[in-house]
Amino acid sequence: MILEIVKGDITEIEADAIVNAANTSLLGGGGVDGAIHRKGGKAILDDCITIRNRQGGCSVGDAVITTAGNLPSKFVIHTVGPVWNNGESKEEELLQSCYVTTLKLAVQKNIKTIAFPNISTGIYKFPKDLAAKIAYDSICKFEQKEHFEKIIFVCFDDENFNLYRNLIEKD
Ligand code: AR6
Repeated sequence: MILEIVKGDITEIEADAIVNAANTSLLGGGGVDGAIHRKGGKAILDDCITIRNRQGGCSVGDAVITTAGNLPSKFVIHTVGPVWNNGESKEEELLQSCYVTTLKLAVQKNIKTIAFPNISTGIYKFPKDLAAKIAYDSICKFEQKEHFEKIIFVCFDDENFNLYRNLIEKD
């Protein structure tokens, strides 16, 4: 399994799946969620609405899968990160669950290449260094990681890019 870090926009990544940092409504929002819905088009929202009608959205730490519409990837896996609350609301556990649940869903769907954004580190204000460590550890410890050909961390800002680079170089 190749673990890669890329600096840039996840909507431009060609992979079997890209991951969205969504909210529990699944109806879109700002940040990476806004970018994915804008570029992916209505087909993504239509799938999200179908899921909402079936199960009433998506819980924090959970994940659901939709088409990627007009994006170059095949699927979008929407996961809902925790809002940072001074570490007092099981945020670390919930963020880990986002990565693990997403990876399990990807294995089920036979997704071989997958790109993650830095979940919760924007509007949800999770500390970037702690989030990077959780993301990296979750993937390294994932039992079926050899199922994947490539896992990409897509970092939008320099701070995140440098944090991930340091983590990968240390190992
Ligand atoms: N490609 C890759 N990463 C991006 C992009 C992009 N196009 N745009 C932003 N990022 P955020 P959250 C980075 O705020 O903190 C939405 O309104 C960004 O720099 O997108 O999980 C949802 O609907 C940051 O490092 O997600 C929720 O309500 C990371 O993606 C809420 O925001 C995550 O930032 C979720 O907040």
